[in-house]
Amino acid sequence: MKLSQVVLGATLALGLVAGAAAQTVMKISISTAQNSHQGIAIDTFAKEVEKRTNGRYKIQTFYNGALGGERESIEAVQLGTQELAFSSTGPVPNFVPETKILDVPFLFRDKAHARAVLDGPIGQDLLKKFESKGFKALGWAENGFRHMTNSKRPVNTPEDLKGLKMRTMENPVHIAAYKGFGIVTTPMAFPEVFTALQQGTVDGQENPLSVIIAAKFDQVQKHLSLTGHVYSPAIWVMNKAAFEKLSAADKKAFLEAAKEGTKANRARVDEDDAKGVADLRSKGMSVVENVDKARFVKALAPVNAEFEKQFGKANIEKIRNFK
Ligand code: EAX
Repeated sequence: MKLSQVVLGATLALGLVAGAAAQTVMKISISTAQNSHQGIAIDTFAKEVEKRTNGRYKIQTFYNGALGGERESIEAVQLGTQELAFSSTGPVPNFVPETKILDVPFLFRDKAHARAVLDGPIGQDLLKKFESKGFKALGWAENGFRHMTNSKRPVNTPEDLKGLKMRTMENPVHIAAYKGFGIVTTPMAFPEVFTALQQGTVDGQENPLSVIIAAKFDQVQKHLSLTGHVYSPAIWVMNKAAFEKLSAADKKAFLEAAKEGTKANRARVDEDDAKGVADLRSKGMSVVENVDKARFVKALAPVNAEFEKQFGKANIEKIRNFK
């Protein structure tokens, strides 16, 4: 081999190595459609990461549970087979039990209250709890206030929920609360829900308007009631080791990209909440807009007493009274 060939070969090899280092590809997934409050979150995140790292990091986006349901994707992030996930907090207590408190029914007055708590000291403290479990939590985002849908009857009062067979998230707080309403609970991963509703395996489910619209549940559910019984946060989780490998500047880039993603996500939830009812009515759903919230709260009094024992009344009050 001539010297020039050796030099050329070495240059090519170096070029390849440099090329590989120039772009690291990472995966992020959601369980909802791309055209949704979660889709806009991860699309924005991907764009911002690429921009802020000058293309050294590329984020591959997966929608509709293509890499598995939310529990599976969080598991994959913990194991490191997938670097990132954007998920509702549904399955999160199975990994970080301290987050359970956020799923207590009727905890937040409105979205502004929830966002302030999550972005404030209480939420930021909770993010730190992820670190000992193999995650870096990049920040909170939003899934939205959850409402009930079913195929059997309009739900005006808590009594109307008795005996309805409903899909719930794989979340112990939700399951306990919905049992308190007399609901027959069936925990199930989100990617299975549409078919379960279609085939009548369950009568109903509960989710924010953003999810109901994106998943086209109007095609398989007749009745919607704006119960707003639980606020459903979302979270950005990253594999801890993958995050630790980033330079200080890149860590900042990822954290800021998540912030931008959250902004876009929350703005889309506001949009969906503003026009969701009209949209779902136009698609044939019958909607009960004004339920007597006080009656729903009262129906859960025994379960709430349990939650106060479990999470500490003072901790719950601290969130309720946060200004
Ligand atoms: O994150 O499982 C659920 O009902 C979630 O709200 C949905 O996957 C969106």
